[in-house]
Amino acid sequence: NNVNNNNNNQQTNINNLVNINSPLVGIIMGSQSDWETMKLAANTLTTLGVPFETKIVSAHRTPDRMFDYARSAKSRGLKIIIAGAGGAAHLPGMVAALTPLPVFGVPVQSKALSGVDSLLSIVQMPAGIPVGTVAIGAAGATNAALLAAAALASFYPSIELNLDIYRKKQTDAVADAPVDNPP
Ligand code: RP5
Repeated sequence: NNVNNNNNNQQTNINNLVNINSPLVGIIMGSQSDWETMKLAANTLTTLGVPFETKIVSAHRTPDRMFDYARSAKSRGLKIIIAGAGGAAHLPGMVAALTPLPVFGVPVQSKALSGVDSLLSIVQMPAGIPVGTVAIGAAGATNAALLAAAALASFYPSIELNLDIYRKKQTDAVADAPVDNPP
């Protein structure tokens, strides 16, 4: 508990240290149905004190919105885009083609093929336009946020410290030995 309290206090202090107001990360997704997965990226960025914005941008249902979003992302101050999509998941690759910003792709778990379709659609970009692809589903959404924070950490000391705290909490939560009925 003391460790947690100290960490919480430290986190609050760190967040006050540097005032980052405008979004650094854009979290976009192809559908409302992706939000259950993508909110894990949002929650992780909140924990790390990384300002972000969220938007539904569909490559095939709202192509003009996708074009406008990707084209304006850099000039609006975003540094990284996290794009989640499922099925024939072309959103991350299309957005990567339209912006110089780094794009991390989250393959959302699809009903028909459990997200293998999403994974292959996102990860198999031909050479020239990269999409940093993470794991299918919840783990991928969380890790995309951690990757984004790590990429920003060298430039924002508050994010670097928050990442250290995140890892320390994670380490402290691992018991020494297994028990039959864990709490
Ligand atoms: C993709 O199609 C979305 O990213 C979503 O994962 C999938 C299904 O979309 P909905 O039919 O649920 O809107 O565009």
